[in-house]
Amino acid sequence: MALKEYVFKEVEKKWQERWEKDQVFKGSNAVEGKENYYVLEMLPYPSGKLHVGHARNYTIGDVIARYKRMKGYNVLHPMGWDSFGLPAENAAIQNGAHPAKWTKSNIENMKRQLKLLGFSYDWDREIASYTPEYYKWNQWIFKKMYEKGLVYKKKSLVNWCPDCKTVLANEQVEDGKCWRHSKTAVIQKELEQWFFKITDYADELLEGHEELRGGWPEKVLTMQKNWIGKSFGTEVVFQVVENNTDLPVFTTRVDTIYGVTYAVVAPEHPIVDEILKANPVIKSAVMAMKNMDVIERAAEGKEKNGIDTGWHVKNPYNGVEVPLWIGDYVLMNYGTGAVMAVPAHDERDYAFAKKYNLEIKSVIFPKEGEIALPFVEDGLVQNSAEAFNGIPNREALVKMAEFGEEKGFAKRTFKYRLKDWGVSRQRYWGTPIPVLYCEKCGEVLEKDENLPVMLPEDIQFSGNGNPLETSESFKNATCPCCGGPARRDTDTMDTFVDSSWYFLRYCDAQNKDLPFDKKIVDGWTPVDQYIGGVEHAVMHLLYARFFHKMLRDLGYLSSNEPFKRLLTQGMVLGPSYYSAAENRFLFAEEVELKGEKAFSKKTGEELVVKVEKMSKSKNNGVDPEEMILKYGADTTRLFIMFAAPPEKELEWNENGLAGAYRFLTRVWRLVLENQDHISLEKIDYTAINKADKALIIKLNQTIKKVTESIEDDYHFNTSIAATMELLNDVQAYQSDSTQYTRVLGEALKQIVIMLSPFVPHFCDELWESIGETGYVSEQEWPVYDEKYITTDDVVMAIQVNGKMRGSIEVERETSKEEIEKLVLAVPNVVKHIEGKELVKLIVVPNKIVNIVVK
Ligand code: ANZ
Ligand code: ZN
Ligand code: ZN
Repeated sequence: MALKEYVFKEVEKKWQERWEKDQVFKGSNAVEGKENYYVLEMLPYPSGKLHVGHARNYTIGDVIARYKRMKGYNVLHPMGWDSFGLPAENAAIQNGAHPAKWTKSNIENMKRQLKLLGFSYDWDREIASYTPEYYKWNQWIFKKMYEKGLVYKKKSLVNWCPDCKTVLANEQVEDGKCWRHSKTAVIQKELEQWFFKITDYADELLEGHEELRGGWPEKVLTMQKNWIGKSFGTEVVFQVVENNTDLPVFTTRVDTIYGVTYAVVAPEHPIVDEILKANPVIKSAVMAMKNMDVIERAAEGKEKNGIDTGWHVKNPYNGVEVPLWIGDYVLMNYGTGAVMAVPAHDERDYAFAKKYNLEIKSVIFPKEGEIALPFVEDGLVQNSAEAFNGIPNREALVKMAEFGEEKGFAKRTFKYRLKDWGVSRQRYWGTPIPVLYCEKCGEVLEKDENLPVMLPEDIQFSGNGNPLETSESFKNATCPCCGGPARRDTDTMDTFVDSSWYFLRYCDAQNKDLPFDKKIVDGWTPVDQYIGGVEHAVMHLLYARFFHKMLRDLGYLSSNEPFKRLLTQGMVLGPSYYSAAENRFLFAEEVELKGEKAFSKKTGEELVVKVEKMSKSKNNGVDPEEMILKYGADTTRLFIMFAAPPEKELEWNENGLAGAYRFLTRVWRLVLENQDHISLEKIDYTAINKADKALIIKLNQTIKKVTESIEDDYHFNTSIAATMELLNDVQAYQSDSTQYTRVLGEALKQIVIMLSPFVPHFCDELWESIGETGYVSEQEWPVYDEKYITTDDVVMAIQVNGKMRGSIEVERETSKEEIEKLVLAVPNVVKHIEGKELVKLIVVPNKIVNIVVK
């Protein structure tokens, strides 16, 4: 009878339907006798189509989820949609489709694609942040934060397009111009904005790293540390000579205080208004400076610009009066927005002083040799006050700070680079802020029973201004305090708010009374394994950590950190083909490959081939759905997991997919060829022979290797390779013992189990065909038997007169006499001792046999 063929399409469809019907992956929040395990992949934005990075991310998560289930855990493995944000609104502006409709159809398609890949999600816990059921809780949390003083409003700068009359996101500013108006310069406008007080948690976010160390990649912790940027320094109060006010500056180098030759303030500094009253001629220069993009302004290597105010400040340490400047490199939202400049010892100040011909005074000198300016290293203090001259500058730094503190014009302090989190967005497609303004009552929060504050439908998406401003029904509301007329806040929340707590909602996704139940969340969090891209190292991961700690402090959960372990997956790379003649990247279909070289099919031109990150601009992406259609979901999953360990870059190539497919067909054939004459009965270990034992040992070694590679940072590629090796041994296995069919059955069964996290449909099909019942995913993960981990056989080398003449394989503990007999029968040995006199025969047990002849 011909073997059934491996038709992946049928197999995958069949098992996906069965899993769904039997609700195999529906989880419960607690199972008696089982430990909870929460594995989570980062919340995707529903752009409409899965890309290869998604496929990799979710395959890693799915393999972990399936493995942990088989290891006996009660697993939570959910999925949802980060479905607010700019692209949906842009689509609405461009083609009139309502953002909700666009979003919904994108989600449907991506969900269909996820199901094609056979991921074991508990879909009952699905969330989508654009639904009122979800964003209601954003508003509820906002209220709780507001009541605790963790939300506030302040004026802050935004990118503003005068033509669109709207605020632009940073990514909508291209070379300082509006993305929709390539001739319109974007200006900086001050607007009242909502902020979350993440800086209250700056220290804890830093210290929390100790709890995460080991579970998180060190590079992510470093990136967060730099982002938070705690820096110790001294605040020194200078006196403004012209109006006799205080000007505090923040410096990390108070040891250079006697080298100050001027001071600089940011153009937004409040003192600038005073200066402009006295000195209006510099007004236009100041305005121009203010309108520069803040990010660009501070960029390293950018030329620094300044404006001389004509005013002066007095250094409290020596009473010296120095000129006061306005500089574009001084940022208002760092330190005090004012700096003391020491050109002799700071690169930036040096360049500035040279450019504007300002005085340079050295106060720190190298211990040996000549000074070269700017001198930024450590050395000895000179040209300062008597008490400090001659001292190493690091010691002087402490002494000078203490001196200033005694005199009352300085204090030691520290600053964070971290800013409070600006959450206001002047757009439609986000969570409305639950605040109203009443003439009588002022700023008031919407009542709980009126949540969610729904996004209105009567909206015009013209691209001008904030769409919410066009809805009268939204703007004109009732004051929750006095019942009189009130105006609603028309800002919506940054979509990072949505992804800052979604992992908590999954635990209790259907809760109608609360965002989540404390006990349930405590049973699941912290998430045991979080998986996603390193591009989220800072913002998302820091905001989520902030939310978690804040919600803990408000009493809604107990753990300190949201994610115990973090795996940042490597990028997916593919070959790009650049045509110099056409000055563009060709698509794979347009390329003819000849060995290592690539040519344009149309013109025959040889192309430049590079392996690089898959991206739209390089035309080198692959569509996972195409791969699924061509090779099947299981093959695609297997290739992804086999080609590289998860944290490393993965080079996509179709040969690899074809190889994975060939491997699966080999497994398929081996199992089906044997399905009728294998036995699933337990092996009688007293009746096994040498060949049986060899395979049993190989099987146990493989179980050990596969399991340990998974436990060791999820090195699935090693696990798969070990299983492949085992398959070779099974294929070669022959035995005439009574246990043959049982040993073969056992080996095939364990191969199916160990491959199942990677290729689940395939394995369920084979599981069924060998006569097993239930689903492989419900089986226990195999445990190796220590008794069958090492072979008892040893290989002994044979030397005749010092030359290697062969080897024999014997069981450990074989007697010397027995070995002597065996050795003297080895043909190659016989050849070399025949007709000679045997002088010596020494057996070194388990190692070597030495023969000396004459
Ligand atoms: C004088 C000085 C002398 C400085 C010297 C450095 C070297 P970090 O370490 O990043 O905290 N600074 C302070 N506030 C600033 C602002 N709002 N915009 C731009 N620069 C600002 O850097 C602190 C140092 O950056 C401060 O120490 C100050 O320059 C500058 F040889 O003061 B320093
Ligand atoms: Zn514009
Ligand atoms: Zn009122």
